[in-house]
Amino acid sequence: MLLRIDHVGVACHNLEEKIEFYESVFGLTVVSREVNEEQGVREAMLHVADGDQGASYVQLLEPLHPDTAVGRFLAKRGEGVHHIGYGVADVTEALKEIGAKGVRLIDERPRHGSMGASIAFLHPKDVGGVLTELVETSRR
Ligand code: V0V
Ligand code: CO
Repeated sequence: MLLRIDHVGVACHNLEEKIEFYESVFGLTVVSREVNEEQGVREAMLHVADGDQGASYVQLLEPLHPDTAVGRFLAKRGEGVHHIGYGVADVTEALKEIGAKGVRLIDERPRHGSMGASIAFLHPKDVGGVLTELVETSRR
């Protein structure tokens, strides 16, 4: 069901500073920047590698307000890995299968994600403490 790791989401206080860090230390390149009001984030995708099933990225996330998913995470835990996004062929189908196994779905239906992807989150409490995102990419 999981085709690959699409991205690792990293929560940070200052997006521009973190972009500069990833560019200068690792030589990564920003391929997309978006504000996603629904998710409460300003985010950037930095390309890491290409694979048979698609590319992989680091997603840097800055909260738009303290009262957002990433804002609360930063207040509680500080900067660090926030979620893992796995590539799936069909996010609606994957949600159906995973939900049937008793895993709590944060999103019953796909949402708009970075670079035109359809995304949905699974609850970290049902995935061993890992906030897990399913990504049906439009960017093969
Ligand atoms: C919270 N918890 C986490 C967590 N965030 N555990 C692991 N990883 C995380 N990132 C734990 C937290 O420590 C609490 O456990 C418990 O879950 C409830 O958290 P809370 O403080 O009440 O926080 P809430 O109200 O923010 O709820 C947490 C959830 C929320 C996960 C339900 O953050 C959510 O809906 N996230 C999905 C949307 C999202 O994250 N969007 C931003 C990325 P204890 O302390 O009680 O044990 S947007 C994105 O990735 C895009 C656009 C994209 O890829 O394209
Ligand atoms: Co993400």
